[in-house]
Amino acid sequence: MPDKPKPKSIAGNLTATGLRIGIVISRFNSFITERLLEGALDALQRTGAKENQIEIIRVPGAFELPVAAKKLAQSHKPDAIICIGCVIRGETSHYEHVTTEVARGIQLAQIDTGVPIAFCVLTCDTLEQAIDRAGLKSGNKGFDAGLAAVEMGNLSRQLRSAAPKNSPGPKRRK
Ligand code: INI
Repeated sequence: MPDKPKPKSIAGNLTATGLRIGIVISRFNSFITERLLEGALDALQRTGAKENQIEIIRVPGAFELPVAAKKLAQSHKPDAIICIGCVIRGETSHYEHVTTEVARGIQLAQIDTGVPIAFCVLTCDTLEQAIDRAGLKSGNKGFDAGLAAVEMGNLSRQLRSAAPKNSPGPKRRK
């Protein structure tokens, strides 16, 4: 039997040393978003980030996250961004509009700029669900987003600097 091929594998590591991370956080539902921020900062500090590597930008609500994240990505060129928000379902369809546009806007911002953006926007039916995800029963989604930002920031750096010269790249079907 011939040896199985071992394709080269690339992944970002979980070391924040030298990375610059931007955090965009919404003030709406700040009772929740400030706890998510604590989780994100905890992840960044545990992976080695110092205060001067982190920049925090505050916006009124989740709806404003995408434009602020995009401007931050374009102007400051951080290695990664974390967007923090919390949308809780109300009695009208406002929730649907905000959640759809925020998710779409953040995805567009990261694709347009090439700066990875960790999506830490809770979209919950109840306040209790949000509390559970901001440090109670279901952990702290801010912490998870912090780790994702570090991994993706490192991956981006690697992909930028390690593009092999004269590499044939993966084989494509004709
Ligand atoms: N913004 C939130 O971040 N969470 C919400 O739950 C929310 N609700 O339910 O209305 C919310 N609305 C404000 C919105 O994000 C904008 O700030 C506002 O519409 C001004 O553009």
